[in-house]
Amino acid sequence: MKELLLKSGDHVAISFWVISMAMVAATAFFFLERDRVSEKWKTSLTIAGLITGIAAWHYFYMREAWMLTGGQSPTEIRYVDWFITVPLQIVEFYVILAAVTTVASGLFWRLLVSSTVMLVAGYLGETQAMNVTLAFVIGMAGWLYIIYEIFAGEASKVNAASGNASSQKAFNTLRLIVTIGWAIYPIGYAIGYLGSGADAGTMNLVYNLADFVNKIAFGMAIYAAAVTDSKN
Ligand SMILES: *C/C=C(C)/C=C/C=C(C)/C=C/C1=C(C)CCCC1(C)C
Repeated sequence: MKELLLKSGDHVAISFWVISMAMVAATAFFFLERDRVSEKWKTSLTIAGLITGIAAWHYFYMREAWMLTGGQSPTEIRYVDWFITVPLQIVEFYVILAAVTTVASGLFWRLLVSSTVMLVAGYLGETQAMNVTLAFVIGMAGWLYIIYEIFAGEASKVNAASGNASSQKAFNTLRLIVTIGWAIYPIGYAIGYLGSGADAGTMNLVYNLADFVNKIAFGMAIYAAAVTDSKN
């Protein structure tokens, strides 16, 4: 029977622990700081707090699963988390734009569908239900479509036309997160499954780092924009 005591050499388990605590702290922060921002930003902070709160719960579970199985990837629970938190991030994009301007709902659905395609492909690849390389290619296509949509598509035009500096700043930061922050995930996948030296430990470290950047930094970007805008 494997045990649940953290050992100094188990970097992956320790990283699950550290991220768990960071998610808890971020959740408390976003909910408490809600009082400091003006009405139209409150929903954004609520969503940011829900994302980190849901992730915290999954991280407790992932650490246990990793330790009790002696170092197997908690793939199912990781994807359950992503299937809940990624759509919430898409909602967040939409809410930020909708706070300052009118946005067609078609944009929301396009982002939702492409991110779902990306995640379904990743899940099928990681559980060997689909060829890992093919799944990677389909996942990349879904992600690249999102990048196209927020740099050249309607979301970008709506943002440029909105004329609200804080919202534009938030949108630009979110763009960077989806481009650079989200890029950490396919790197993790490649380390875990592509090439010769498949490495579940490093993959989980990379995924954990990615979640830290994309859930906590993501929320902080919104928070910073919200506080600046609320002062005006
Ligand atoms: C909070 C969780 C987030 C923001 C998760 C994001 C996940 C991704 C951007 C995953 C992307 C993938 C690819 C682009 C291709 C390979 C398969 C994935 C699912 C790892």
